[in-house]
Amino acid sequence: MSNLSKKRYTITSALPYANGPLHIGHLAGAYIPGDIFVRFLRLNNKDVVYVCGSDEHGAAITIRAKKEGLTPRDIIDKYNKQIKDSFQEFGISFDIYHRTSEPIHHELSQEFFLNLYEKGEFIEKISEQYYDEEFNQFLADRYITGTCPNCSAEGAYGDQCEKCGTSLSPTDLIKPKSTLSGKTPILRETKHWYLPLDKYQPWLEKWLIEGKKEVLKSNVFGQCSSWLKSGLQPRSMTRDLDWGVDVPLAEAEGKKLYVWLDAPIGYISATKQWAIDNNKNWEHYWKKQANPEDDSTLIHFIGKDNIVFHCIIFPAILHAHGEYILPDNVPANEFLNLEGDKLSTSRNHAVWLHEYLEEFPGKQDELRYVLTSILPETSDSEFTWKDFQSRVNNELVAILGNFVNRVMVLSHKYFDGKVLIGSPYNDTDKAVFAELEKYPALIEQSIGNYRFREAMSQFINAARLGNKYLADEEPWKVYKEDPERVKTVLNVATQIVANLAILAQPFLPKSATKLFDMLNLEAKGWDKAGSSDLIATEQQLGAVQLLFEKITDEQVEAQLTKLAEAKASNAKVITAAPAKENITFDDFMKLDIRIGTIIEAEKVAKTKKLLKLTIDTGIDHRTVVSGIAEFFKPEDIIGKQVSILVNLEPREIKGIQSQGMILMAEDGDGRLDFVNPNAGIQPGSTVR
Ligand code: B3M
Ligand code: ZN
Repeated sequence: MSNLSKKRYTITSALPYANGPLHIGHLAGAYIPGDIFVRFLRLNNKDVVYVCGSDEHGAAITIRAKKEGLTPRDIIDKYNKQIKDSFQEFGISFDIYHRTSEPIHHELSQEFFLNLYEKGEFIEKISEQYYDEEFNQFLADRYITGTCPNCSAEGAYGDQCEKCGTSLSPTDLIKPKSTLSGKTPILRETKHWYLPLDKYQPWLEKWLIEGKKEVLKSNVFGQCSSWLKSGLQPRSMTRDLDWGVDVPLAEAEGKKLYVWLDAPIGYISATKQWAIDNNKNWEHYWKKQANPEDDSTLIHFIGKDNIVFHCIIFPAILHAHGEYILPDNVPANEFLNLEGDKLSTSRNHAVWLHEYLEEFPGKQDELRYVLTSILPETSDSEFTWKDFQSRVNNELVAILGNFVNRVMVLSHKYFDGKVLIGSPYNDTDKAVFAELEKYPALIEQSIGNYRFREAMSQFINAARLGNKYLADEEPWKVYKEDPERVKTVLNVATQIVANLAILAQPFLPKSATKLFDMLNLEAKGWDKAGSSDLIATEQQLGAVQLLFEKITDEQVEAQLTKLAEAKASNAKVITAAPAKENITFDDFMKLDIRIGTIIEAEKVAKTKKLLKLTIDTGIDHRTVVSGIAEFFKPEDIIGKQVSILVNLEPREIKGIQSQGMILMAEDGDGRLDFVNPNAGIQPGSTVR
C-alpha cells in the first residue's frame, strides 16, 4: 500500500535549537521536504497535522547564552522568534510552531519519564563522569569534545560525532576537553537513569531491520543497521545541568532530563497544544487506536545527524511506553554544502534565511525552487550562487514565468482577458492535454517516495510542455489570418496555466497563489489536476502579475563577496597565536601592573615608531618609551589611562631610560590598542 493512501498523518520536522538563526542547510534538510509532503497531503484532503517548534533545552542553548553573555531565557526568546518568522516567510506550513520551554511540554516529558520509571525500565547507576573543576560542572553532550573513536574526527561532542553520526558517551572520546575551560576534565561520581537500549536491541532489529528494509531510504537504513551491528549500549536519560526539564524524582533534585529525551516528546506536546487550540483530539495523532487501521501515519523529516535519535532512541522510548504509535518512516536528508565547503555556523559560511529575506525580498519561492532541485536526498549536495542564478533564470523565468506571461499578455491583448473557444481542438491540442494528464500521477509517485527533486523537475516539465506548445503554435503570427484558431490556442494554454497553478501548490506556494489570482480562479485540489476544463469559456482573467525576475550578475557577485569576506575575517581569527606554556600563580604575582595616566607624550626624534611618554603611575612620574607612534598621535593620548608594568628592569632605548612597559593589545594585522580601564580609576590601582 502506498504511503499516500492512509487517512491520517502526523508529520514532524526536526525542532531546531533556538540558539541561532537558520540557514539554507536547515531548509533543505528537514523543512522543505516536510512542507512539500504536507501540502501535498492537504491538497488530497488528508487528515494531517504538521508540527514543529523550538528545541529550547540542552547545552546548545546554555553554551550559546554564555557566549553572548545572556541568560538561556534571553537566547531562546530571541531565536525562537527569529526562526519562527523565517519559517513563516518561506511558507513552511506548520499547523503549530511550539516551544519546549512551555509548561505543557515539561509536564508531558515528566509524565513520559515517570511512566518508564514506574515500569522499572531505567537502570539507576552511580558512575564516574567528567567534571570541570574550574566551572564546577559535569560535562555531558556539547560541554565536552574530543576525538571521535569511530572516525577520528576532532571536535566530536560528548553525545555524538556529527561527522560520522555515531552516538557517543563522553567517556568514549579520545583526548576529552571541557568546552567551558578548555581543560582536560577530571572524573567525579554522580547518579543517573539509563535507558537500556541493549535490552531493546532484539525488538529494534525486528521492527527496524526486518520491518523497514524496504521502506527506509538507503542512507537511513545503512546508518541504522551499522549501529545495531556495533551493539547498543544503555544511555543516560538524565543530566547534571541547571537548564532543562526537571527530573521528576525527589532524589534527583537539581538534575534535568537529557535533551534528546524531551525534544522528540516536543512533537507530541506541540500536537497537544494544537489540539487544544483547534478542538481536536491529540491522541488520534499519537496513540495506538483500537483498530490498527485507524492509527495515524507518523513521519519524521530530519537531517542525517538526527537519524539515531529518531530511528532508535525515540522509537525505543515510545515502545517502552507502549501506548504510542511508531514512526512509519524517517526520510532523512544528507547535508547541503555551500560553494565547495561545508555549511558552518561558527565560520559564518552560510546563507542565513533572515539575510536572504532582506537581500532578495519577495523571492522565497525562488529559493524554495532551487533548494528543492538540489535537495541532498541520497547524498550530500551543493548550493552555489551561480547555479542559483542559472536555475532561476533558465527555468523559473525562461520556462514557467515566460509561458504564463505570454498566455496572459496575449489573452489581454487579443481578447481583453477573456478565455474563449474558437475552432475545435485539433490533434495537437488533444495530444497536449493527454500529455498534461500524466503529470499529477507522476508527481504524486515521486512525492510518495520522498523524491522531491524528481517531483519538482516533473513540475517544470509540465511548464515546459506549455512553453513548447505556445512556441510551436505561434499565436502571435496566426492571429492576423485566423483569430478563431488563436482563441482555441489561448484556451488550451490557459488550461495548462490552471494545471500548473494546482501542481505548483506543494512546491511554490506564493507563486501558486499568484497564478490562481491571475486566472481569477479559486484554488483547487489535486483531484482536479490533469483536467482540460478548469477554466470555463468566457471566463475573465485577472491582471498580469510578474512571477519571477532574473537574478543579476551583480546580485551573484555581492553574495560571493559576502562569503569571501566572512572567510577572510574568519582567517584572521584563526591567526591568533597559540597559548603559551602555563605559568604558576606565583609567576604571575611577580608582575606588578598598575593603572597609570599619560601626562606627557612626544615623538622620539629620528624614529618612526617610538613615543616618549611620562606616566603618572600613582607611585611616581616616570618615563616610558613605547612603540605606538604609528597608531597614536602624542596630542591625542594625553590624559589617557593605561596599564603599565612598573617592575620591569629599566632599559635604555635611543638614549632614553625607559622605566616600565605599557601593555598593548596587538591583533593579527599588528594593530595596537591600549589595555585600559573603561570608566577611569585611581592611578596606582593594581591590575591582576
Ligand atoms: N534540536 C538537533 C538539531 O537541531 C535537535 C533536533 C531535535 S528533533 C526532536 O539538529
Ligand atoms: Zn566520528
